[in-house]
Amino acid sequence: MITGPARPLPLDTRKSANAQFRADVLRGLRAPAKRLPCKYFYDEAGSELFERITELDEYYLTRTELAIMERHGREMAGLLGRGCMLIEYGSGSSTKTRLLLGQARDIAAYVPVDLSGEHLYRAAQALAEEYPNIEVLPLCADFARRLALPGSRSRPARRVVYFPGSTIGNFTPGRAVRLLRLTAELCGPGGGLLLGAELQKDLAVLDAAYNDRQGVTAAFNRNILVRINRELGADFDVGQFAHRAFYNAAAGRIEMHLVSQRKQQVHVGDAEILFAAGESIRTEYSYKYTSSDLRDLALAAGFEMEKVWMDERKYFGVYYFRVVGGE
Ligand code: AVJ
Repeated sequence: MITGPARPLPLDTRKSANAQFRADVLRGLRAPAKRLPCKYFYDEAGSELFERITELDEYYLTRTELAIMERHGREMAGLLGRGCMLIEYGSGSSTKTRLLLGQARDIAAYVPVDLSGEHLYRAAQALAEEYPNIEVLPLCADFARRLALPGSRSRPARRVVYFPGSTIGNFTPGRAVRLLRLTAELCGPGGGLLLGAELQKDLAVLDAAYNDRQGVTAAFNRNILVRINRELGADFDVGQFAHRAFYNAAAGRIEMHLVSQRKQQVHVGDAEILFAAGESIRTEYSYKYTSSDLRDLALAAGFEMEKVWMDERKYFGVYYFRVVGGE
C-alpha cells in the first residue's frame, strides 16, 4: 500500500525544483572551471539513455552488480533483519531492489528516494502492487541533503539505507564522507548501509566503458544541455559541444566533460555565458574506489564494514556496513 503522496507534486514544489535547477546550472557555468551537477542527467530522455548504457558491451558495471545481487540477495536480505525500514538512494525503477524485497519476507517499509517525482511515484505504485506486505513510502528528495523520513505504520526495528549503482563514485571523497555521515545519522543506532560500488580496474576497461563505440554515452552527456535548453530556456547549440571522458589516474576517477568546439556565447534565460574554443564543462566525476578506500570513507562517517560480496574479477563490490555503536 502506498501511503506517501502518490500524486503529482503540488505546483509550488515544481516551481522550486526548477528554480533550484536554474541556480545550480548558473552557479556551475559561472565558476572559473565550468561544471554541471551530474544529478541533472536523469530527466526522462537521460534515464532512457542511461538504460541503454547499461546494456552496452563496454559497460559491465550494472550487469556485474546485478549478478552479485542475484547471487547473494538472500544473504543480504537476511542481514536486514525483521521489521526493517529499507531506504533507497536514487531508486530509479528499483530493479536491483527487487532482488532484496523478493527475498526478505519481513521488511516493514520501503522508502525509495529519487529526485524525479513522476518516475518515482510510478515505480512505487508498481512495487506496492508486487509486495502487498511492504509499506511503500516514496520520498521525492535529493538524498545528498538531510532527509525527513516519512512515518511508517509500525515503528521500524532498524533503518538500513540501500545505495546501489556506484553513485557514491559521483561524490568527491570529502562529499562522500559528508553524505555517509548524514546517512549514519538517518539510520541511527543499529542501522546499516548496503552500498554498491565499482572498484579500481584496468585503465583500458574503464576508458572503453565511458567511450562506447555507439556513442550512447556521448548522447547521454550532451542530453544535459538539451534539458537545460528545454527547462531553463537556454540556447546551447548542442552539436558544438563534444563528449570527452578519460581516467584521471592521480585522482582515481573518470571525468566526463563537454568541450566547446569554438568560441561561442550561450544564453540561459537572461544570463549570458561565454565559452572559449576548447573550454570544457565538467559534467561528471566517477570515482573508482578500492575496498580499503571505502572502508576508510565509511569509518570516517561512523560505519564499520561487516561484509562484502564481489564478482570474480573484483570489478564491483557490495558492502554491508553497520553504524558504529549500534547493537
Ligand atoms: C550511474 C553514476 C554509476 O558513473 O558510471 C554512465 C553514470 N556516466 N556513463 C557512472 C554514467 C557515464 C554512472 N553511474
